[in-house]
Amino acid sequence: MLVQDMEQIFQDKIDREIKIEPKDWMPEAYRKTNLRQISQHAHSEVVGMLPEGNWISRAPSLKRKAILLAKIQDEGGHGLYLYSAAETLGFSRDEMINDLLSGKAKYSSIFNYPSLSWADMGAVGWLVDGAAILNQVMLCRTSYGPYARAMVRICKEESFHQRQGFDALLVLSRGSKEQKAMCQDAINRWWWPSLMMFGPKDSESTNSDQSMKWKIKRKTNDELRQQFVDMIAEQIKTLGMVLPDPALKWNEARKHYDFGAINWEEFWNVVKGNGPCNKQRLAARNKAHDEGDWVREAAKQYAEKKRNRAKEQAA
Ligand code: FAQ
Repeated sequence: MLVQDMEQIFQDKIDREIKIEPKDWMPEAYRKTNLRQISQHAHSEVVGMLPEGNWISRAPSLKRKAILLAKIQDEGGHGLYLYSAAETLGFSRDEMINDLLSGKAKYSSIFNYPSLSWADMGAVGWLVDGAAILNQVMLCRTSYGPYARAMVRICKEESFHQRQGFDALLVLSRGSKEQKAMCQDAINRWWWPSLMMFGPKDSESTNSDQSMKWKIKRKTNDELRQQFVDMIAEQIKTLGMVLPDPALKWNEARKHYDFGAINWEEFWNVVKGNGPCNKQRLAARNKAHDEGDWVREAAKQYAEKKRNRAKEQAA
């Protein structure tokens, strides 16, 4: 069969909402873009554990510590499902992790910002997980089967994450003058980087057009960003705080909030590795990987021992 015919059959399947599975024929570019996006997503979950891990030992109560620990463990789990989904596209987890550790692979810009106070744990849960959910709800319907199925479970856990973040901020917003100030400061610092999580504006997004045609993405970066602004602009009223954007205003004609200009120079600077914590994050991941070497070695030896024993028994 001609490649054009195969491509036509493939696109028909996508148009009829039939999921693409690992053993199905797919264009090489479809495989590559899924591998790129899913592995970046996995790396984001794993690096995303670091800003919060910083606060486990300093959480203000046993209850908050237990919640934060559970959330961070969930993120590690999300990374693992996503690496498994990406592996179905013919690239091993070891290779993906090497690309992360060497600095070759991208991960979300947001995790290159520091978490300076306890209120940051609330802001990360509310804003960062909030942005992640909007994007990931769309991905539950993505065209690649293993990715879509991984996202269903991830989304359930992410909604708990967002609720816990909002709850932590709500307590601070009703607390002392200092707690209120800490809450506002965290919102001020995390707001703009959260908007950047959705990626460059549509006119600058190199992958969006093709990813929309292949239904890998179902909404564009700007559509999701607007949805996020509309959601947060309402939720913040409950906190009695403000978003750090004087241009934020309800637009009756558009039925959306207008918002100010994003600093794209800052975004690209972070993506290129020059954000406030890029070097620190990669150093922490590399250190953890090196320190885990003995575990990988022990697992390998154990597997070999089991294989040899099975061979002996079969003989
Ligand atoms: N950071 O053409 P587009 C989470 C890159 S998970 C860094 O628009 P695309 C959970 C992009 O890769 C958060 N790089 O790209 C959690 C591309 O470069 P490339 C992660 C970015 O793929 C919460 C170039 O710019 N979520 O938070 C970013 O169509 C709390 C051009 O961009 C996902 O990964 C960025 N923000 O759309 C964990 C969701 N944005 O690869 C712990 C899945 C863009 O061609 C604590 N991913 N770039 O060299 C996606 O939906 C998409 O990949 C987008 C970007 C929307 C992120």
